[in-house]
Amino acid sequence: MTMHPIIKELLSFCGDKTRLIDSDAIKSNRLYRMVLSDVMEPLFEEKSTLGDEKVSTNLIKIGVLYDSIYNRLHTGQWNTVEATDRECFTVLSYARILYTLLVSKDLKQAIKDGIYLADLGLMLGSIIRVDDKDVGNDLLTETATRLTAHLADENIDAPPFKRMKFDVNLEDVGVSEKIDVPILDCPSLELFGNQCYDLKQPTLLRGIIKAWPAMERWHDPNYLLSIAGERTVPIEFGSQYSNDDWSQKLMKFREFVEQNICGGSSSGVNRAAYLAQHDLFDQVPALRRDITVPDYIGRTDANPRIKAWLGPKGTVSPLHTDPCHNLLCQVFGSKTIILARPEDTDKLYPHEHFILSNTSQIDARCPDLERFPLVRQVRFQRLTLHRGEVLYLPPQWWHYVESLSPSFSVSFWFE
Ligand SMILES: O=C(O)CCC(=O)C(=O)O
Repeated sequence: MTMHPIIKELLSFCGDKTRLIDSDAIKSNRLYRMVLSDVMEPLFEEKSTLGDEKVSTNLIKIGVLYDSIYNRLHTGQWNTVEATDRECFTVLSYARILYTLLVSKDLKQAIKDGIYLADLGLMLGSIIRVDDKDVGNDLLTETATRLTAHLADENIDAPPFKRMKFDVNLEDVGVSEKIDVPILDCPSLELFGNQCYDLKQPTLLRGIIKAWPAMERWHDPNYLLSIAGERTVPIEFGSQYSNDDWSQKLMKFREFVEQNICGGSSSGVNRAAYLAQHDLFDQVPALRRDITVPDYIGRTDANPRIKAWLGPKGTVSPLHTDPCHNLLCQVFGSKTIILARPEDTDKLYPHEHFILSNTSQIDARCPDLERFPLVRQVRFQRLTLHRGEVLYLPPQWWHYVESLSPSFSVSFWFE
């Protein structure tokens, strides 16, 4: 069987095969070690010995082990999942991508299937670094990035996708309204340290993300789709994550944007779809290059967790707390935010179940004062976060966030 140049390219950056099949985790499980060496070793041979029959047998071996680990990864609680299962799932995803390309009669479809398998592997598997020093990404991120570039080549002659627009006001920075937190214009590192971080004082920061390329690029859906349209992402559906109507679904980024943001189908209704708290920038490094970590973070933390929040008008994150500092950066659209102090926690009726113990039972917009009478004693603080503005949120502060238009925010959680 002849190897398509894309397969050779994907094999070229993964490094020595022994890293994939001889890691401590894989060696600790005889079945995993046996299957992975059976399917991976022939791909690395100078003159491939892979005949049609061997390819079919190997595809079956990959499929059976892949399905059985996939089922185990979906059983029980995530923190009890074995690291060995996750690592094997990553290598199997990679193997499955290579074999899918090997047997494909339709290259474009095989590339799309490969991108999907890489995304699933990134969500469920573990990070495997590659040997090549020029490749900054891990194995599956690099695989998905290369396949996305090949898909663009395959699409070059296809009719263009319909052009789309987000319905957002790009001129609404700094409109006059009551803001209950201090405002600082591009403070120095020292001022931020003294007035915000050390005092744990929520503060609206202006002027600090204006040079991000994202500010010019992301309000154009066609730009986002050209980079991430084919990628699979987790989307939340429902009025808010603490309600019974809430669920999560994997979707292509393109479908999510077309059906839920540009199509406007969920604007203002209680089934808003939300790409919430997702590690989009690890998954799609090309988008990561459009933002920079604000300098304030580097004073205390070299590795902030960066999350994407993209959705239509009407997404709601119910009143909740997080354990770390946060810079919530508004790239486009606006959000209404209601804050309450950590000291008011026992007046905000956190859910009793441990999974939701950081989330209040009250609806911060219009609390039911008969059911939750202590809420009367809470002095809420309100603000609207506009395009280009950043909210500094100290740890354990309660925050409720609702989008007033299609909106894209980036949060940096840091120590
Ligand atoms: O923007 C949102 O919907 C919520 C943001 C948030 O809760 C956070 O950044 O911690």
